Amino acid sequence: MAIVSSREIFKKALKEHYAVGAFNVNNMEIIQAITEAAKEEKAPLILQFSAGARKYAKQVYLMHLVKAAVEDTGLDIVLHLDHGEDFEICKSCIDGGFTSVMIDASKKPFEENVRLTKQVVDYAHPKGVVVEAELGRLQGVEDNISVTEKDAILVNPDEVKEFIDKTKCDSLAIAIGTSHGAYKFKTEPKLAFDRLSQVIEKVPNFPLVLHGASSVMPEYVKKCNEHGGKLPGAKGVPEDMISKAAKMNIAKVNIDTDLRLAMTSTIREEFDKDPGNFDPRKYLGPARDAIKQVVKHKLHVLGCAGKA
Ligand code: TD4
Ligand code: CA
Ligand code: ZN
Repeated sequence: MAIVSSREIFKKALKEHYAVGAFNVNNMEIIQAITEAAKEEKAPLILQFSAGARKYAKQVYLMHLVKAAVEDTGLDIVLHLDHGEDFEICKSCIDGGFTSVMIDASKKPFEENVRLTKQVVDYAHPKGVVVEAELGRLQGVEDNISVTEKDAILVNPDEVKEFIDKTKCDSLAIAIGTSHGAYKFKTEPKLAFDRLSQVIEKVPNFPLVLHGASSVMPEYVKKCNEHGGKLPGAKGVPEDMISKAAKMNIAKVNIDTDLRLAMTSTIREEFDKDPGNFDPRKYLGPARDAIKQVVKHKLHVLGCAGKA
């Protein structure tokens, strides 16, 4: 049991055609739910923190939560920075004991993305830390946009090999039509599986990462809306598409929104059931149980249950 690197975990995931779940942590209930689910399902696990999570909970609390989770569950856990936007935040996480960081410079021009990613890799690798980078923009791709517009958003397969060769990054997030949050598609959900296949042809043994992979589970959207929430038209990536991607060299799948929805809908339901409930344990407890059920389910969708 320890905080570990993702290197071997990704190798096994590629070889055996499944993906590892990377779940975002913001507080104690969330980390307990995720780690208990992974333990019960015997799944490899990546816990990730956004800049927003570090700001909300403070890095020192998050680090101790992770250490407590490792001690409590006996799991090996990868500790990852999600969407690091500059060298400084990556350095601070590497120095603070993270085993993996993402440098997200995909909005910048290609050469600048290469330069910044390489700078982070050069700092991370001697310390045994791995680096995720990104190509393309996380944005839904609607049917009515032009080929040129599509090319500007989705990963360009011709850039992938050069990018990896130049930066020596360890994994790569690729834009194939997903986006963050609860509103991913205005019309029918669609992923650019053709792009994914083209990327795999260029780099056949390289771990790829799928962001924005929540399915925005209809049962939790419904539960939210039934108890005073307002999430009209919320829509995510159907789980069969996630399973398909997981079998195709997507070695890491990021899920946050589905946990937020499970938590919030359950708290709403508890308040609705008993307006006299003012004991945080009596609504955060059920919320934690709901997150745990969602994570257990996702580990099966990804195919990583039983793979730890
Ligand atoms: O990278 N992520 C998680 C994004 C978390 C954002 O956190 P802040 O609000 O603190 O910025 C994902 O790719 C998750 O995708 P999802 O489909 O779950 O939204
Ligand atoms: Ca980005
Ligand atoms: Zn993301």
